[in-house]
Parts: sequence; C-alpha cells; structure tokens
Amino acid sequence: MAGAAPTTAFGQAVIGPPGSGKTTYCLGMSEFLRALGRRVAVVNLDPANEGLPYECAVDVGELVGLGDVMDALRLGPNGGLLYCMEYLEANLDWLRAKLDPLRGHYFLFDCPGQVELCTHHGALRSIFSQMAHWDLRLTAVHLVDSHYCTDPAKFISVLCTSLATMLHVELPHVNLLSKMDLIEHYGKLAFNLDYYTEVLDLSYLLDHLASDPFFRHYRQLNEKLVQLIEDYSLVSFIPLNIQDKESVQRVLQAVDKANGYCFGVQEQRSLEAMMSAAVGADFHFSSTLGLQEKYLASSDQSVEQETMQL
Ligand SMILES: Nc1nc2c(ncn2[C@@H]2O[C@H](COP(=O)(O)OP(=O)(O)OP(=O)(O)O)[C@@H](O)[C@H]2O)c(=O)[nH]1
Ligand SMILES: [Mg+2]
Repeated sequence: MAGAAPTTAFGQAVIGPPGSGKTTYCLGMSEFLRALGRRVAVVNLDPANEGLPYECAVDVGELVGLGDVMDALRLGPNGGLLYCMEYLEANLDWLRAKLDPLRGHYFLFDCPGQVELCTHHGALRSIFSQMAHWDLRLTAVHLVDSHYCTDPAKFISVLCTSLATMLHVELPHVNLLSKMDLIEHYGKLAFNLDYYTEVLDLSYLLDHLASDPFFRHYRQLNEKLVQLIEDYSLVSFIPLNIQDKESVQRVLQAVDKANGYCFGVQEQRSLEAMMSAAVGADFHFSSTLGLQEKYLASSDQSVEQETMQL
C-alpha cells in the first residue's frame, strides 16, 4: 500500500471464557481478512496460550511468562495470569513499542479467558482504554460456546456474564455464539436459534425452568436476573461457524460497523457502502463476497488494489 501508514488503527479484542474458541477465531478471522486483502497483525495477550496456531506479530510471553510468575510468586494459574495482566498494564510502553511499527495493520488481540478480567478486574479494561488513547479503535468480540444454549439455566448465566462484560470492558461490543458447527451434536434446543440470538421475551426461559425440580426453587432469583437483562436490552448474539466464510463475513460486517472501520479511510467511501454497513443490507456484501471468491481463487495481490479502488 503506497503512502504513509494511517495513524488510526482498527482491530478486535477477542475475549470470552476459557475454551470458547478465541485462539481458533483469531486464526480463522486472520486468514479471512488476509483473503480480503487486509494486512493483519495478531497479538497474543494470553501468556497461557501455548503452541499458537497463527503467526504471532507480538507475544506477551516475551514480556512476562506465566510459569515464571507462578514459580516466583507461588501463585496458581489463575492468580498468576491476573498478575501477568497487571504487569502488562504497568509496562504498556513495551506494548506500544511493539504496536507502533505495525501501524497500518488491522489488529486481532487474542486475550486471556479468565472471566474476572472481563467482568470486574481492572487490568484488561485499562489496557484497552490506553489503546484507545493510541488511536486504536477496537471492537470487543466476546465468544460464548453455543453449548450453553442447550440448558436454559446456563443460558441465563451466559446472558448475565455477557451483560457484565459489555458494561465492564467499555468497548463497542459484538457477542458471538461460537462452535455453531457442533450445535446439532449438543442435542435438541428448547427454542429456535433466533430465540437465543435475539434474546427476546426471556419469560419463556423461566417457564422452561419451572419444570426443573432444582431450578423451580430459584424462580424468583431467575426472574430478577432475566428482568435485569431485559431492562438493559443490550445483549444479543451472532452465531459463528468459523469454518463457514459467510458466517465469518456476517461477523466481520457487525465488527466493522461497531468500531467504525467501514466508515474509515481504509474502506471504499461510496455512499452505497456506508449505507449498506449502516443498515446491514445485502447488496453491498454480495459484491464484496464476489471479490473475496475471486481473491481466494487467486493469490494475485492486485485484488487488494482493486478493493481500494472500488
Ligand atoms: N468444532 C469446533 N471446535 C472449535 C471451534 N473453535 C474452537 N474449537 C475447539 O475448542 C477448543 C478450544 O479452542 P481455543 O481456540 O483454544 O479456545 P480459547 O478460547 O482460545 O481457549 P483458552 O485460550 O484456553 O481460553 C479447541 O480444541 C478447538 O479446536 C469451532 O468453531 N468448532
Ligand atoms: Mg486461547
């Protein structure tokens, strides 16, 4: 790409509970973005990640090692990881020195899975907030295993965690139900998938729980929790099958809209594109998909220039 690298950078902070698929998402999304012609840098912020499947542009393990922290401070894996994040928070000049030469890239941050980091601990939020001061515009992409849809009680817990994460992390936010390729293996869902993704009228979940001998004793508690989620009216999900490029495309559309990438100088600035991003209409993305097919069929870098000229 000719010319000076733009100062504003865009990216995704990939968060979610342990095993929800964050590292796999970073691999799949980075491959997809490269196929679209974006220059991508994947940053590993999880010192517990081992055997990274993607090419890592920056690795927090170079700054602080989880094993060393656990040995030196006699901490368990959870406490050790929290310490590592606090250490990173105290050494953000290291991170900035690593990110500055990568200006012009689209960033994917693979974050640790400790739930408290996203619901009440301050270190990760403070790191994201500092990145915003560096003009790095992030969307929080919060992954939740779709397995939780199979149990209404677990789904209420997931809704509470997702809401708490949205309020705590304070970034533009997209919630994903990951591993959708496995949903049929998890057994029959009590409701249609739309019911779980749109999070409307949660009283049906309560009715479902009423038939459970254990949970019917907690009806009042669940009623209050459900009421809280409905009052905020913030939580919804996009289903994700990371193997399916149309599914990844839908996620990217939401992410680009949330962090403003689709309105930035990097993207085509036609009125049509802006309107499509704003209303989520298909006509824009059908043309992008066509281009993507073309790119996937050929390794010709000229497609990137074609994207920029559109
Ligand atoms: N079938 C299927 N398996 C997946 C998918 N995403 C992740 N997995 C599997 O789920 C497991 C956990 O995936 P990871 O990507 O390591 O999850 P993570 O959130 O990074 O986990 P932590 O770093 O431990 O918090 C691995 O065995 C993956 O192969 C998916 O979309 N479909
Ligand atoms: Mg991981």
